[in-house]
Amino acid sequence: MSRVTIEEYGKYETAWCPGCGNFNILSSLKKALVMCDLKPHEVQMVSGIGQAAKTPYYLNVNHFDGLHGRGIPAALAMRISNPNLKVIYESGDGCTYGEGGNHFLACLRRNPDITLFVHDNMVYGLTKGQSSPTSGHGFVTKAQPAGNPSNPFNPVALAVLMGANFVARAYSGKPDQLANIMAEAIKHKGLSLVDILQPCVTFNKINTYQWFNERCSELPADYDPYNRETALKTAMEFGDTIPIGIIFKADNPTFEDNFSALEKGPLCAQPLNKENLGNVFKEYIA
Ligand SMILES: Cc1ncc(C[n+]2csc(CCOP(=O)(O)OP(=O)(O)O)c2C)c(N)n1
Repeated sequence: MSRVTIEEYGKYETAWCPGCGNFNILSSLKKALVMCDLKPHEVQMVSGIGQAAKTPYYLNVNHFDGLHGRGIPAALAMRISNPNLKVIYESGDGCTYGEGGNHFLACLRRNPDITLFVHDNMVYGLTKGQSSPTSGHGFVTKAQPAGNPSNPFNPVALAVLMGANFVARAYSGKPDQLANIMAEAIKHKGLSLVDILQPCVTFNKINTYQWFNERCSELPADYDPYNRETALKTAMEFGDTIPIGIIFKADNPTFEDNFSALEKGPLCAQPLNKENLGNVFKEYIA
């Protein structure tokens, strides 16, 4: 019997457009948190700026809203400060792979035990429709009337290559599968990335529900996520068919396992040396 009910995560009015993929992502997240038997006070969410980044506003959880693209370092700091909290970062493709691209890369290299849920609508929604790092080549926007000249970034392939411990691609149009993947991602030790494909009904008229429905196809039942070579090939498939599911899993050591400052326990439980702290501040006061 679960210690928690979905009602404990609350119900709020949102600022999203009717039909937005964010609604299913929010309800799947609530289901996943219940599946993981997590109480709201045990969850620490971190986001950035954007429509996707508003998701934690609509949940009863601890929440820190970082600057645009700057949520991941805050999530890592929270994780190493207090391992009793389940740290979940949630934001958009622009925030995570564009403005936050460098932090995303550093996080992949470190493999900390945090979960990244990225709403990938292949466009900048909040700022009204500029191309994002995952927008297709040639994607026409008001800012790029001749079409996006850049090639799309593939976060899933990169995460497999860099050795995140859990990598998945999901689709907001399949909410039950999404909830299961989110729960698995939260439970898996090490860095988990779930890139969640999501239509933006207002600013992306190319990658629509129909477009995704025609392409998204579930991985076969006998798919082995522990095979990195197959995982990389699967992650690179993004065309007429887009494989959906848990693409890669590993059980490699995490950042926390190798971070010497944690040898004496979590930072929040270590005594504060006021003299050392005073000396640090003195350097800035002069
Ligand atoms: C450093 C910085 N650059 C740009 C902006 C403007 N800005 C705010 S949200 C946003 C785009 C958000 O897109 P995405 O992260 O994909 O989320 P969505 O709104 O599509 O869910 C931009 C460019 C900002 N606030 N800060």
